[in-house]
Amino acid sequence: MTFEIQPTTGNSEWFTQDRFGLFIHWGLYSLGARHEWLQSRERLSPEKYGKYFKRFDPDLYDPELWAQLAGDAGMKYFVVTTKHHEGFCLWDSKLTDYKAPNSPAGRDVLRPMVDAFRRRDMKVGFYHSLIDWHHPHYTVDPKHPLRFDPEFIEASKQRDFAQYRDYLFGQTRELLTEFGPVDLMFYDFSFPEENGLAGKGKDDWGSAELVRMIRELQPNILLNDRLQIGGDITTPEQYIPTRWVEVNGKRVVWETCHTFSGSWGYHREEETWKSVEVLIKMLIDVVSKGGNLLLNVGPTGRGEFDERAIDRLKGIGEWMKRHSRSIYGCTQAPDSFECPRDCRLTYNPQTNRMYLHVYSWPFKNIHLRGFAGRVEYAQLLNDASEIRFKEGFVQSGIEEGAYREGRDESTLTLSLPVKQ
Ligand code: FUL
Repeated sequence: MTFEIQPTTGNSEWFTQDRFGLFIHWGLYSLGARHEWLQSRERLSPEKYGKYFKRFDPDLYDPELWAQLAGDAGMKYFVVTTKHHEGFCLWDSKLTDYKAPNSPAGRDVLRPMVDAFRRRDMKVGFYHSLIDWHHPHYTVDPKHPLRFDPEFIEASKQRDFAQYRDYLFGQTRELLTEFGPVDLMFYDFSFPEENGLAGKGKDDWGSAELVRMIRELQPNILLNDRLQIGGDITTPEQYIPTRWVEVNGKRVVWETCHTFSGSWGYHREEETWKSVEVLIKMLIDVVSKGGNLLLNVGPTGRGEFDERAIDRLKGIGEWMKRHSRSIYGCTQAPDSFECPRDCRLTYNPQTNRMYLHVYSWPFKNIHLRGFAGRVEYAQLLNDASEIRFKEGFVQSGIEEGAYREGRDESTLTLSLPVKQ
């Protein structure tokens, strides 16, 4: 049996235009507040883990505010964990009792989120875990480094994986028929055959069949690559590739997903928060390589964004207010333009405009190889002020104070209309 995915829908135009999205990891683990893998890491049986189900009561949940925070940060789409590995469902699935409406939340918490983001014209993406530590027929392979107590692993041998697969198909069908046109489906994650989480190899997921069903239900949807049979979007995780991404020698549409700190789910004690400046540079870096950035927030069990995340989102939003045109619709520069040291180039092919992001400043002159004879004018993006330009060089005009001290800019961005 071969596992060829159907050709991509070719509908990735909005995706490569938008470039920047919000990932949301929200579930019962938000109450544990110490990483979304805690059920596995701490070997908690579904029964023990049930303590969180009994207490999922997001009284401060305000999806309008979530959408506003994302929109103000310049994000154009969002991807939310409809169900993470723990198995808890945010929507009112008819196929399980393990869902938000049956918890103290007492309601479907996914629908109002989808509505709120759509109202702001943001595209809707669903993360859906292939793994399920709660479903009675999800099979755990003892060879895989998932940590569970021996009893659980033993019991899992009696399970009928086919029943879990039906559940997976059924839930996918629900998500794709009950929430209007879903723009993106982010499955997570399947294993290469040798790991065989289900014990029998990757065909157990029925991935090819699943993809066929999805394309039938929603022909325009974008699918990620974590069913292990290709996909419309390649998804590096927690790293930025050194250049564009290739699969089988061809450049592909890609999106890197990243956390603000070290955890996807809300983590109270996590201290490794990236600064606004680092995050902005990550976004620029990703776009300069032709990719998208999906930045993750882990809301609390009461339904609020972590205040550290809000701080970052606001900071990015400030920058995006003046610089988003160097992000939206942009991609890597044509190879003939050489990127100067410690800079990034983003390029908008529709407007033929090159953006030079200077990471180290102030500077006096920058030598632009490959730009000679191709630049008509140079200006700073933040205030449209002219930058002096000599053939092959741009001059910051530091003496004229083009960069004003105290102005909170993480990078200096030059806007250069260029000739191809
Ligand atoms: C991984 C998951 O195991 C993490 O918990 C997270 O959801 C990340 C985006 O994908 O594979």
